Amino acid sequence: MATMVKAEPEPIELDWRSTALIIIDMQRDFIEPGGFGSSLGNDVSKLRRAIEPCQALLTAARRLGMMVIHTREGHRADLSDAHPAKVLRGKPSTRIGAEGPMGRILIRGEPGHDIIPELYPIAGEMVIDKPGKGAFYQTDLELILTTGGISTLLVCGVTTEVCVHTTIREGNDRGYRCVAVSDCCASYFDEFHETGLRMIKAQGGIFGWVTDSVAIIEAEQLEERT
Ligand code: TIU
Repeated sequence: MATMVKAEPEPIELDWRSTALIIIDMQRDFIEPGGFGSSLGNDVSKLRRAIEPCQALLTAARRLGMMVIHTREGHRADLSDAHPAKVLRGKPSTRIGAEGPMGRILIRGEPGHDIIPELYPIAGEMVIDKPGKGAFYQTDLELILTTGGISTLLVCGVTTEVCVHTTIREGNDRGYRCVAVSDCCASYFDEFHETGLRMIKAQGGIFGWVTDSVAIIEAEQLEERT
């Protein structure tokens, strides 16, 4: 059940039974116009490039029976779990909790907070609601991974240098082998995407590994044939 996958700075051996696919914050609030991403002044269309590769990898993970975890960044309606330091940034009309075209920005239960239809979770897949950028901060993710016998994380989603990076840093410090899936991640800034990935694999893989969906799916199909 273990197979080698092409990656940088070096190939990585993956056992699907101890590997989880984590899809970070593929929410309407970041990817569709009128949400948090656009309220920050970003061109949200840049994130769409990660959707198709994520769909392909998600299909492969479901076929393998890999643990799949989706995360959503967002807060309670009364903002009791949102630090003022996070909320009080920018114009009041575009802040977390403000009314927008997809409901209140980054608030749980609002249309904008939901995962995009293209990557919607199916029964049995976990959804982690997180108040921070990292998926480990103030969530039960670590407990779920420990209970599930997971040691390796394939990390996808948005944005590369913000929530994906923070999660990989948190996971790396907790002893997980973190693999960023380059084409399944995206940023509003091309240079941050590229540099963010370089930072992970530099210095012998200081935060982890970088691969792409094609390499993972190829490895999975090779394994099926053997
Ligand atoms: N703004 C930005 O690039 N990202 C976030 O605020 N959250 C996530 O990355 N999910």
